[in-house]
Amino acid sequence: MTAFNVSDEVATALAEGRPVVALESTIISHGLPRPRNHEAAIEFEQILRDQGVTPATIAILDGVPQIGLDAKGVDRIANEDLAKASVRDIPILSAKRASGATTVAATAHLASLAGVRVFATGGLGGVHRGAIDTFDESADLSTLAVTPITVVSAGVKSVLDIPATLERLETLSVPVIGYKTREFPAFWLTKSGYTLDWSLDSAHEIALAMQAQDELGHGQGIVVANPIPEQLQWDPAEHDRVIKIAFKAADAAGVTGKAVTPFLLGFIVGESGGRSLEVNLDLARNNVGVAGEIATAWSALKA
Ligand code: PSU
Ligand code: MN
Repeated sequence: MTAFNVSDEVATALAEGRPVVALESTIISHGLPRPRNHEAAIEFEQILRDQGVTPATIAILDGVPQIGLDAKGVDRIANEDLAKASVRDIPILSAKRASGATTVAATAHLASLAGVRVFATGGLGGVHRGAIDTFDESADLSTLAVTPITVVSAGVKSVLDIPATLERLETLSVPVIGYKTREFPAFWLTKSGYTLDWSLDSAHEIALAMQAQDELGHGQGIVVANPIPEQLQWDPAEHDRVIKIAFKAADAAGVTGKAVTPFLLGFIVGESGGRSLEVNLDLARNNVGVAGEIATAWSALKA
C-alpha cells in the first residue's frame, strides 16, 4: 500500500507547473449539513476549474491519503460518517485502513507533501475560549508553523478566542496577511474588531511573499485572512444575539470539552433560521476564488 496517492489530474497539473488549490474534507463531512455539503464540495471544485485551476480535495480513503478525489471520493466524504482526522490521526487511519475527513492541519500537511502550495478553507481552527484551563488549541496552528502552504480563510469563528488565536500565530511565526484589508475577519462577519499589522493588495504580492519565505528558508505557512464582503455578511446584531444564547444553551445543556463546538455550531444554524449556513457557504466560495487567484499568480511567478 502506498503512503499517499496523488490523483493523475493533480499530478499532471503539478508536473506542468499549472495552478492547484487544496480543499479540505472536514468542512464537507463535519462542517456543513447534508445534502448542502455534497453540493458545496462539487461547487468549490467547479469555481476553481472555471478559473483554470486544478482542485485537489483531500481525504483519507480506506487508509490511503488521497490528494485529489474523483466524483466517487467526493460523494464518500459528503455521505459517509467519516472520522475527523488531524495530522496525528493519519498514521492510525492508515494502519486500520480506515477513512477520515481531513482538518485544515491534516489537509495542509498532505497537500504540502504532494507539492501543493495554496489551500482554501472556510475558517481556521484556533484557540478555544477557556483554553487557559482546557489547553484546547487546534493543531491547525502548530501545523502551519511547520508547513509551507498558504491558507485562505475568513479568520476563525467567533465561538473561538480570536485575540488568543492571533497571539498564538504570532508566537508560531506564521504570517497573517489581510487580503486587501487590515481588519481581521470573524468568519460570518467582515470585521472582528482586531487589526492586523499587514495587508497585501493582490494575489501577485502574496505569491511574492511566498517566494521570499521559501528563499529565506522559513518553512512555515501563511494565513491569508479574506473577509466576506460586507453586503454578504451575517447581520452583526443578530450574530451577537445568537452567539450569546448559544453559549447559554451549551451551559444549560451541560455540554463540556470537545462537544462544545459541535453543539454551538448546530445551535447557531438552527437559531439563525439557516442564515449562518448561507453566510458560511458564501465566505467559503469567496475564499476558494481568492485561493485560485493566488495559485495562478504563484505558478506564473514560478514559470
Ligand atoms: N472552522 C469552521 N468549520 C470547520 C472547521 C473549522 O468554520 O469545519 C474544521 C476545520 O477542518 C478545522 C477543524 O481544521 O475544524 C479544527 O478542529 P479542531 O479545533 O478540533 O482542531
Ligand atoms: Mn481541540
